[in-house]
Parts: sequence; structure tokens; C-alpha cells
Amino acid sequence: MKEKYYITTPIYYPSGNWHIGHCYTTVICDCIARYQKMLGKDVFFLTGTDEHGQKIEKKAAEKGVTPIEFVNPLIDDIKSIWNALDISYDKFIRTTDDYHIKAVQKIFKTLYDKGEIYKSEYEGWYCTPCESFWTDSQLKDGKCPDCGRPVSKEKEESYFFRLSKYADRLIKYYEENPEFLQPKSRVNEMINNFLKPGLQDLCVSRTSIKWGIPVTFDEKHTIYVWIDALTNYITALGYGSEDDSLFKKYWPADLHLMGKEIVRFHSIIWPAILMALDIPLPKKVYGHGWLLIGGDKLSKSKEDKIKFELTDPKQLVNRYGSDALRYFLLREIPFGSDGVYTNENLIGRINSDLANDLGNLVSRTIAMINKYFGGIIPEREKETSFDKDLISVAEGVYDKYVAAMDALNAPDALSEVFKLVSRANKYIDETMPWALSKDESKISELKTVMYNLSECIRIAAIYLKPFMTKCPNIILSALSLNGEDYSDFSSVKKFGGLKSGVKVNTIPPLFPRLDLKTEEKEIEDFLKKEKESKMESQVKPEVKLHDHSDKPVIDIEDFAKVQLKVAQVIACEKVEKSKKLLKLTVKLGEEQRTVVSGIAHAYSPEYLVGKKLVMVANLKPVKLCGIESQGMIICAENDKGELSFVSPERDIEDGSQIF
Ligand code: ME8
Repeated sequence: MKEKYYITTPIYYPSGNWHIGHCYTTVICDCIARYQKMLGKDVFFLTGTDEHGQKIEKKAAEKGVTPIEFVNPLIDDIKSIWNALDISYDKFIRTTDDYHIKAVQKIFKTLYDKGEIYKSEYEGWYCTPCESFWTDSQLKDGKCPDCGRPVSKEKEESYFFRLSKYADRLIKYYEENPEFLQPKSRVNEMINNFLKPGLQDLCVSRTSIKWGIPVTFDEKHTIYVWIDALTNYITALGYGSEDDSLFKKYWPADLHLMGKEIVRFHSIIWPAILMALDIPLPKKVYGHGWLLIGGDKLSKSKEDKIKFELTDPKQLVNRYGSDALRYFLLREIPFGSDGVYTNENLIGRINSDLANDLGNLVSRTIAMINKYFGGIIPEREKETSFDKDLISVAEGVYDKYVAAMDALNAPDALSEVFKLVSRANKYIDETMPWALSKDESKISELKTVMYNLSECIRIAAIYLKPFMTKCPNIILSALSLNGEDYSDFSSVKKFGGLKSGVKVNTIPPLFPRLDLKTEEKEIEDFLKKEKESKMESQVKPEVKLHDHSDKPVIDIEDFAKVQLKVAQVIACEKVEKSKKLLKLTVKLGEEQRTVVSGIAHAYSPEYLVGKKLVMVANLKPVKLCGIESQGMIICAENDKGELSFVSPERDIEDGSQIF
């Protein structure tokens, strides 16, 4: 029977603002999952979405939709990102899935019945974006120690998990299982910052939050979102359901991988819950570093910092392809540490490693085989003095590659493969095939050189399979090897497995060289356009009101809620970067207001100055293109889209009520 390997990403918040940093955890997991499969293991790779909690509740309310209506389209969105990046997950769990909800309720009840959860009163600080509770002493300058944002004081009846009693057991567990939490620096961080100062019992239910999983035996309580989220790793396998065969087969997880900011949840709270449930702990929890931009994490709420770089995963895949993006993420960031993301770094990696080193090696080899041997890979004949070293580099890759991958160190494993690529490029310079081809007596050496080069690119392609999903197969098809079963590493440990006498296929350049200046210019233009269209789309709330369909009959009370007033335009100008919007300064008696209106196509600013209009005066202010609009101008619009603002029939003071 195959050895099993269970690997998980964290489940993602459906924020919709996904950037390249978010892809980091999932791309590494995908690479490790593919690698473990190539080692012959039975791999189960889990990912999904973390859909409950106050944050989602708030966002949905802001949009005027229910939480589930808010999250549903975002789930399709994240799945399409994983699709674009060729992520080979076996299961996608949503915490709104029925089976998960039932299992979490069961787990909560079990913990309560065991006395691990008890009822009390919570008073403390809550950070909504991080969905985290903090004590006075844990706050940093009165703010959330994780993200630095303001926290709010919360007091309510709550259930508590007896986390405090697990501190010593956890320290002991870390000591006895040095492989459990990695890299090592995270162990010290957890012990010194959390475990040694002593753990407090954890508040695991809220009555003020409705969007979540209710406690079955006390329905006004909603289960704390992190308890709901962490248990996904077992509920996805059927734990707590009628069919727990996957749980029996795959648990304990071989690897939980995540960013360092959520290691605390995975290495303290999660193991304590598992201990309380008498379930074995995961074998490894690894907290990777962040992808930084401008010295900052591309984090959940700092999106404005990322506007100078193209960070949208789908746009990046459209532009550079999934292989280039995967390669960059797996190669550029020293594993366990932070790394810097810039478009320049990404383009640099594509040009130097993929276009120059790998791409050139493949295209030169295929071109030379075409030129010197009519496209047929020759058999090795006479050795050259450079073969030994080349072969020893090729045969030396395996041990170092496997050691690096087993340590989850993708950059080092890639670096071993690229040492072979560089060695093969150097071999071309050393053997000078163009010179050999001119000397009849050297043809048997030329044959050896061509065979060895083809074998090097075959070996490199197979090692690259966990990292990139397209280019290795293209390389293998260039060597007419696409029919071969290269689902493991058995054919690359020893040099010489390539069949000769096979016809090569000419392929387009694997990674065309990119011109940095052109790329930067195009990215800048693209980002500018995108920003403009985002601003335009912010005008939508007003556009929506131009809905000509019949509206429902309303009571006089409904109408009475709308306060209409006469307003006189005292200044008016176009809104920069918008084709539709005008910014009007209007007077309503003593009061002055700013109104942003989508009527620029119908009226010039000059025409409007001095005019008296009808305006909705009690509309909640909205920001349009960064300007707060404090009301709305009433217009008539015909089927052709022609506009006419509405004016009082005779001159009447501005500020007058309309009823
Ligand atoms: O934390 N660099 O979800 P999430 C590297 N729902 N990794 C980054 C990153 C960056 N700039 N930004 C985000 C959550 N990530 C919880 C998890 S699990 C039971 C619940 C990584 O959507 C982040 O570190 O905020 C994490 O591994 C993943 O994206 C999902 O983050």
C-alpha cells in the first residue's frame, strides 16, 4: 500500500482582493503535493475558504447583501485563481458547507460535554479584521499586536475553551517533537511570547455575531470563527460525519503550511483542541515568511500600498503564464523568510533563469540536433573530456534535490536543478559543437555532445515537474517523450536513460525574453486604466437609480422619508479622471454642500452655475472618485438617455422644502 501524505493550505478569507502574496502558500503546497506524488505517495491536498465571522458580516452589510450572497461569487473567483495557477487540490472545503457546520457543532458539544468548554463572561479587546481576542497586556500601543489596527472593547456572555491548561503540555510536545513546528525561530516565538507567560482560556463563542455556526445547545451563541476554521482540517476528511474513512486514512496531517502571522493559531490553539479531543497532532506545522512590497506585507487591508505593482494573480498569469509565476514564487523567496515582490524582480527571474538559462539550453539543443543530425537524437559514441563532470553534476542532483524538498526548501531544490542547466550551457561552450561539426573526425564526439545535452534537458524537465506544470511537458514533447511515464524520479537518478534515434520537435521559445522598460510602461498604463475604470464603476450607485423599470407602490410614509430641497449651484467643475462626473457646490439657504453627479455628458459646468435644482438632501453621503457626495441631483431621463435636471417652476429661495 502506498504511504499517505496529507497536506493543507489555510482556508482563505473571501476578501476578493487577492494578490500574489496569497498565492504563495497555495503554490508551495501544490509543489510539495506534486513532489510527494512523484515520490510515490498517496497524496491528499486540501484547500478552501473561511467564510464566517464578523468581517464578512460587516462587508456584506455594507454591500446590502446577505453574507452568503456576498461570499458565493468570491468562491468562484478564488477557484478560478487556483485553476489559472494549475493548483492540483483534491478537496475544496467551504466552512459554509453543511457537513462542516454539523461536524463543528458536534466537536463543540463534545468539548463541552468533556468539560473542556465552559460558560462565563468575556471582557476584552477584539480585532475584527484579524478575528482575534486580546488582553490589555497583549495590545501594542493600544492596538492589535498582529496588524496594528484599532481594537474594540467587547463584553458579553461567552463559552470558553480551557486553553490555559495546555501550556505545559504544548511546551513538552515541542521539546519531544522537534519536527512539529518549523522553522525553529517560530518555536522560540511561541514559547517566549505565548506559552511561557501562560495561556488564558480562549473565548470560543459570541452572541453579538450572527454569521457563523450556532452552538446547538445554546443557539444565541455563535462559535468563534477560528474554532470553526481550524477544524476544517479534520471535517474535510469526514471527521464528525457518518463517513470518516478519509479521516482514518489521512489523519494526522503530514503538513499544515501557512504564513507566519497565523502560526499561533496552528501551533497553540489547534493542537490544544486536538489534545482535548484525543486526536493525534499534525506531524508538521510550517510558518513561511511573507511576500513584501514596499517593505510591507501584501496584507488583508493595505491594498492601497500595492497600487504601483501588478499584483493581481490572474492578470499576472495572463501576462506571464502560470509557470513563470509559480517559478518566481518558488525560487525567489528564501524559504521561511520574507521576500520582496516587484514586477522588476519577477521579470528579472523570467529573463535570467527561464529565458536565458533554461529556454536557451532547450532551443539551442533542439536547433543543433536539427542542424547536425536531421532532427534525430544520436547515440553516444566517443566521449569528450567534459562528459564526466557534466554527468556527475546530473547524477548529483537527486540527493540534494530530495534533501531540499524534504526540508520543504523549494528554492534550494530549484537551485540544484538550475546548476545542471548552467552546467549543460557551459558544456556547449566547452565542447563547441559548431567547431566539432566542421571536422569529420569529430562527428562521433558531436553525437555524444548532442545526446548528453538532450539527456540533461530531459532530466531537468522531470525535476521541474512539481514546480511548473506546462514547460516540463513542452520540453519532453520537444524530445518526443510526451508518451513516456515520467510520474516519478526513477529515470533521472542515473544518466543515460534517454532513448536515441528519436526525432526531436521544434518548439516555440519556452519563455520569450521580456524588455523591462516595455513591461514597466505597459503595466503602468494598465494599472492607470484599471484605476480609472474602478473610479467610474464607483458611480454605479447613482447609475442604478436611472432604472426605468416600474418600481413598487410605496406608502406616503415611505415617500415622506425622502427630503427634497431646492439647491442653487454656486460652483461646478469636472471630476478629474472621470468622464461622467461633475462636482457641484450647492447652496441650500445657509448651508453649502458638495454633490457629485453623473451628468457631465449632458451639461457643461459653466451652464449649471447659478441654476436652481431639486436635490435629495437626506441621502447618506457616498464617496465617488474620492470626493464625498452629500446629496443627489434629481434629473429626468428619456429612453435615449437624454437628461434634464428638474427646476422649481418659478424662482423660489434655495433651501426651500419640496413635498
Ligand atoms: O489567515 N505573503 O486567511 P487569509 C505570503 N482564514 N503569504 C501571504 C501574504 C503575503 N503577503 N498574504 C497572505 C487566513 N498570505 C485565515 C486562515 S486557517 C484555519 C484560517 C497567506 O486569506 C497567509 O499567510 O488571510 C495565509 O497562509 C494565506 O495567505 C491565507 O490567508
